[in-house]
Amino acid sequence: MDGLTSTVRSALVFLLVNVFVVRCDITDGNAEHLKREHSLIKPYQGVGSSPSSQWDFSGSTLVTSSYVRLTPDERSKQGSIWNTVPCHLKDWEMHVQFKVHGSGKKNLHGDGIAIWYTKDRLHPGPVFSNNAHFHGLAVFIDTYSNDDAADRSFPYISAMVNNGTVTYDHGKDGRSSELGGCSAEIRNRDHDTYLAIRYSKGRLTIMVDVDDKNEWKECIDIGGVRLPTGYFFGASAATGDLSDNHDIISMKLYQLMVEHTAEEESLDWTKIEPSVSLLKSPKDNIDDPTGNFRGTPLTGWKIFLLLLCALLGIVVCAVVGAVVFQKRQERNKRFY
Ligand SMILES: *[C@@H]1O[C@H](CO)[C@@H](O)[C@H](O)[C@H]1NC(C)=O
Ligand SMILES: [Ca+2]
Repeated sequence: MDGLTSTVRSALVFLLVNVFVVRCDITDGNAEHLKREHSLIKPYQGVGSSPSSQWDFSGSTLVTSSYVRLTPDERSKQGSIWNTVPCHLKDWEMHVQFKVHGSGKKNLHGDGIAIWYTKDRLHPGPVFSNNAHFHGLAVFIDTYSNDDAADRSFPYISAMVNNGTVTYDHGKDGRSSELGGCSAEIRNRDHDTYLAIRYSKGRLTIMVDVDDKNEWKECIDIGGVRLPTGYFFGASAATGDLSDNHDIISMKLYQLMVEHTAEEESLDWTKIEPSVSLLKSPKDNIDDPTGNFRGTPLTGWKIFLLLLCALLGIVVCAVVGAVVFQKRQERNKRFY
């Protein structure tokens, strides 16, 4: 029995590893599908100064030829940079190269950077210098733990989807509204640090590459996320009593080549309300026009794993049953 159990276990581990590997194949920069109008690339020609520029900036933001500094390492600064062109891609992946650095010692620096895909742009407020009642997606690279009771290590990366009704709780580092997150050592690194945000078929995946290994590590991966088209990409940062230089080196948007049904194509994607249905089961989503959950790899794999477990269970029962039956027959023979 023990041997069989461990065989089953290694089979499951093997399958799970495969699931993970499959989930990790994020675009590694296919230039063909790079969308220049939504990308911010060195040396940032015309950003801010030329009327034809596709990026606006505000607050403390400083554009040089090698980085866009959202805030300097000084107290109470707020800066942002926003794409002026609304994004009408249904499936996309944003790669952000960033650098957070400063003279503050451990835990004496803040507050971090936020990457946005929102309805409104250049709308200042208290959430990493942006509006608290935003519509859309926010990804926070939070370097300072405001919540003394926090049992997680900072910097902490998290994501939030809002329809304008939820307020990001800065004092709790947004814990009550986060969809998921991970810790990542991103500050004062000598090498380049990257974040990737993928949105495709109702699935939001966030990956980080911060250890100079040139590989993406999964941070967040959830289904049931609904985001419209026609929103704007942006980045913002803020400092408070504590500070850091918050630099964006590049933001590169890639179009993902994904097939949609004619029915999906005929919908007005700009009308979608941002939302997340974390607890919905796949069958509740059969009529979901954006294809959320349907055909997502994890759901398929889960069903496969369940079937496999059921099959293995039946085999184990059959073998045990046969052995018991044979033993009993032998014992019965001895009685006669
Ligand atoms: C906005 O989100 C809240 C909380 O998730 C929800 O209760 C509300 O119905 C949503 N409103 C709209 C207009 O979708
Ligand atoms: Ca914080």
